[in-house]
Amino acid sequence: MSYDPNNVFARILRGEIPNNTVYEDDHVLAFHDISPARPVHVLVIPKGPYKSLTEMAQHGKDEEIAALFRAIEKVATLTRVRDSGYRVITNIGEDGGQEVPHLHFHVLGGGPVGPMLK
Ligand code: DGP
Repeated sequence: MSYDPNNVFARILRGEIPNNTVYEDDHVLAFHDISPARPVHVLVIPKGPYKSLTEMAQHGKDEEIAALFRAIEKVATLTRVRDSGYRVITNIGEDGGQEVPHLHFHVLGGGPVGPMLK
């Protein structure tokens, strides 16, 4: 498992870069994307050092994985998109178009997201 501790989300978790927090608990931080693709565009990340879904699935504790899954639904509720619908995406690796090497789920909504992928 190779994790770059200087990636931008690791720096956000350490408080070195500010963020606009939507939700936080012991295992998860959720904050607004810096360049939103939709009216609601929140990133939900684990606090643990996992590069992608692959690495968290292999090395994460069940408690951390459950917290992340539940946090996505909490973010949908807090941003008021839960009932109208929303999209959740995680990009993995080079072919997946992942830019930041710390696992993150995009929560997109606030209007029809259409055929876009991200
Ligand atoms: P991805 O391509 O899936 O790795 O998406 C990375 C997302 O991270 C992209 O939508 C922009 C967002 N992002 C990058 N840097 C920052 C930052 O410093 N703050 C915030 N809030 N979002 C960032």
